[in-house]
This record gives sequence, C-alpha cells and structure tokens, in this order.
Amino acid sequence: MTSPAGLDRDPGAVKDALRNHQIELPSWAFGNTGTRFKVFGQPSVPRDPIEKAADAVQVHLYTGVAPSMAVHIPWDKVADYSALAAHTASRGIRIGAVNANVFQDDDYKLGSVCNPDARIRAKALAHLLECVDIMDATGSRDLKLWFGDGTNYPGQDDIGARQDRLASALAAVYARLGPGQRMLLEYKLFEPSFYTTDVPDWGTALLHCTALGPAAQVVVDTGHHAPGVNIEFIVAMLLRSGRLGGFDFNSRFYADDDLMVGGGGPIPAVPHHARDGEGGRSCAVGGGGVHARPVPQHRAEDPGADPLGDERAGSRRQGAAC
Ligand SMILES: [Mn+2]
Repeated sequence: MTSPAGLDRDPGAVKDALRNHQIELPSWAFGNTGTRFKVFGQPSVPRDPIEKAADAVQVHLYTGVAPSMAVHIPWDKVADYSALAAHTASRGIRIGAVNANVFQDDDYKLGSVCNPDARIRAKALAHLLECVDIMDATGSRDLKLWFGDGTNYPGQDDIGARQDRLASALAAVYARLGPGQRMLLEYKLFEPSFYTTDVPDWGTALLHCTALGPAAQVVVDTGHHAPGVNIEFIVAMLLRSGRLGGFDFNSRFYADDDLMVGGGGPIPAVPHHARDGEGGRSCAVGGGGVHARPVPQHRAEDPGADPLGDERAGSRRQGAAC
C-alpha cells in the first residue's frame, strides 16, 4: 500500500495527519448511561437535540477535534431539520451522519428490510428514505445503516432470501442518495440475533457495497468482531478497496461493551486511518451503546424519574448496541 504525502517516511507528516483527525460525536453519548440492567439518571442530561448539540459544542471547545455530531432518527426527531442544522452551525459544529433506526419497533421482531413480511420491509425502507430526506435538510454527507436483522433458530427463515431482500432495500436507498452523499453500512458479528446475523462481517458488507457503487462504504465498529480478529487487517483491506467509510470506536473488552469512556477500540485502527490521509472522518466515539432515555427529562429536576412511570429494565433505553 502506498502512503500519500510520504506518511510512511516523515514523522512530521504523521503528526499532522493525527492533528487533523476529526472525531464525530454521537448525540446519544450525552444521554443517561447504563446497561441492560439499569439506566442511571444523571443531572443535566440533555432533553432534546438542541441541548445535545450544546453539550457537543462544549466537547469541541475543549478538544478541538469534534466538530460534528451524528444524529439518530427517531431519537433526535425535530419538526425542522434545517433549523436544527442552522442552530448547530451557529454554535460552531455541524450535523454529521444520520443514523437510521429499524430495530426498536415491535414490527421488527423478525427483522426490518430482511423481514419476510413485505409490509414491514416497506415500513423499514420508508424510514431509510426519510433519513435521506433529513440529510438533504441538514446537509449531512453520510447515512449510517446498522441492521439488527437476523435469525435466532436454524430454519427460521431462508438465509439467501434475506440477503436478496437486504440487497433490494439497499439498492433503493442508494438510488435515492444525492450528489456527494454516502451510505455507510455497518456490520456486527452478533446481537440481537444469535443464530444468523444478516450483516455479520466486513465481507458481507463489502459485497453489498461493491454491488451498489462507490458511495456505499463499510463502517468498522471496533467492538463488532469475534475475539482475536485482526481488525488492522480488515482496515487495510477496506482501504485497499477504497471502501473504508469510517469507524465506530466501541470497546470490546468482552463483547461490544459500548462503553462511552475509556474504551480501547481505536488504538489499533486509527494509525492506519491516519496513514490513508483520507481526512480522518470517523463516525463516532463511544459507539452506539450509550444508553439513554428517549423521553426528554428536565435538565434540572430528578434525572432518574421516568416520565411515563415505566420501570421495566431497559424499557426506555436508547442506543442498545449498535
Ligand atoms: Mn457502531
């Protein structure tokens, strides 16, 4: 692999590349955090995307490396996305990737775009297309797709037919992308399905992206591999094929731990990314597993209270493992 700008010979160029590296914050990183067992309330948790952006502005102020905030639909649903983008721009950051959510509705029990039920597939596709509409309004470059689709038992569904349904939905979304927009496809070995996952690995993601075109790129989530997998090799292969779309820096001390602080994920992968000179536009830090409540809470009052009075474990959790 050749390296641009002499990065393999010039330590100063490597330092410059790292200095220019930017990390996009996920809006849900600012929500309440916890696990499947308990979401812990915190004082001053942001109530809406405007307040999440205010927190992201503070991070960028102190670090200088986080000039954008990814949003997640519907967690960050607002009436006017152009106004949201204008507001964040006025504070010095931009709206980054738009993350779709086709995993938390009851309809998606057996999958979203891979579901055997055509009605549910159509619902999921409509949501993905809505996310591209939102990108148009916010000026976002990237649509980020992670699917919880899969099966839990042998014989539950036709594995190949599910791939066909996936390819069909991806093609429809790809055709909807505007100039300069990208589709980022994220893979994950397991969870929430445990027998088959419809996008389990970089090979599957790359096959789909290659079939679509150059604006379809693969996201490497550092928490989404089996133990012992050489992530640097995957990064090198995706760079070589021109399909490295970005990273999610989830930790994997055990298995996609989704820690938002102190994760070890990016350490092996980032130097390769910097070497590429691609601009270092990563998708998220802390990953998708920052658990938060979708119902906004008052910033100053009782952050632990659930406005709907629902105390079932995880029932109001956001961002479980993406
Ligand atoms: Mn992720």
